[in-house]
Amino acid sequence: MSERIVVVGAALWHEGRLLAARRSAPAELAGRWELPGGKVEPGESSRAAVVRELREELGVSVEAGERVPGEWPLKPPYVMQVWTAALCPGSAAPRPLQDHDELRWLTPAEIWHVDWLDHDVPAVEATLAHA
Ligand code: 9L3
Ligand code: MG
Repeated sequence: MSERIVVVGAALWHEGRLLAARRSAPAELAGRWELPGGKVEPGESSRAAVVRELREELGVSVEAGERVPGEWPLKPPYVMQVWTAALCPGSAAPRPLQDHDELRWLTPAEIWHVDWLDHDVPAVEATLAHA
């Protein structure tokens, strides 16, 4: 059996800034920053998962754009893929509803000022290269 579960992360850009979210759970990840997102459900497309996860976690309405080339291993059986995303017109502003306790919109100069999860560092680098 080669079970492989995709976790999608969103590169949500708005007015030239990238959204970073600080995890509050689980304990071993708390305090570290990530591209928000989560596990793709069985039968769900990655793009649909991006839209669902950001609605659930941040209360926003987003449109998923392009996939950032690459795939990054997480704790097996998870692998992470990143999709660009944009707020839909009329979306609420993001707010931490679950799993996060702080959000920041980072300018390109500020991107490395937060303590990203180890696993997110190469994904954020690829996101910047793709932007
Ligand atoms: N994960 C790592 N970086 C990310 C995301 C969205 C998720 N940018 C890891 C944390 C968990 C697993 O993937 O171990 C599942 O994520 P979630 O469903 O707890 O958000
Ligand atoms: Mg999540």
